[in-house]
Amino acid sequence: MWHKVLAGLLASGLAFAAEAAELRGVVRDNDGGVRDAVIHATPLAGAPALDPIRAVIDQVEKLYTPFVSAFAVGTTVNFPNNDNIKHHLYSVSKAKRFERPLYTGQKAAPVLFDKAGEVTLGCNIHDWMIAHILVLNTPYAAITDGDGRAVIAGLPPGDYAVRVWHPGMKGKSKARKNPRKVTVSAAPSEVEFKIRLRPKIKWWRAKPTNADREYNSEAGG
Ligand SMILES: [Cu+2]
Repeated sequence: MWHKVLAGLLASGLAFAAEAAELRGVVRDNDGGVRDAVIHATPLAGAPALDPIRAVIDQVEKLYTPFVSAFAVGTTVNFPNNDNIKHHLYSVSKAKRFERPLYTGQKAAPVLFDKAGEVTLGCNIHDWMIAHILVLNTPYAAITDGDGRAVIAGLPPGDYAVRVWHPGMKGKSKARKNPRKVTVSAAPSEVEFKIRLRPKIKWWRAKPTNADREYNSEAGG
């Protein structure tokens, strides 16, 4: 009897291994690996089910963190403020226009992202506070690290349209219209993208060196 149970466990273990595959990606520009790029994969066989999930974009030391987020339509995001001053979160992006005026702590109501597209966050008080969100029609996405590498885990085997996105990349619509077709199977698949970035000022702001001193009042500076 026990050998049957064991055989059953082994079989289910193997079945699980075959069900979840991995897609590894690397994004480079002329200078090397690109951080904060999103690699995302859409199954060619049809739209995947999107379970409602929750995410957090924090405000710490007068910066949004993470700088880039990617998640599926239907995701609800909390925007806690962990600074001891007020922030004034807003977006004027087409995919999600909203505002959470001057608040501290956990007081801001969560935001439901119900439409695919790009969203840029700003703060009305601190001009350098910027963050980018890519809202997707797929749950399969990952963000590159400092070496330009990302791993999308838990993919059902099959054929995917794989795309790259970065808040500052040139030729976004061309990249959207020309996905890479990748077959994902038990053996890890790899995909490599080469992109070109626009000047940093178009998608990033330096935090002023005096920011922590000058803005450290309840009034928000
Ligand atoms: Cu702020």
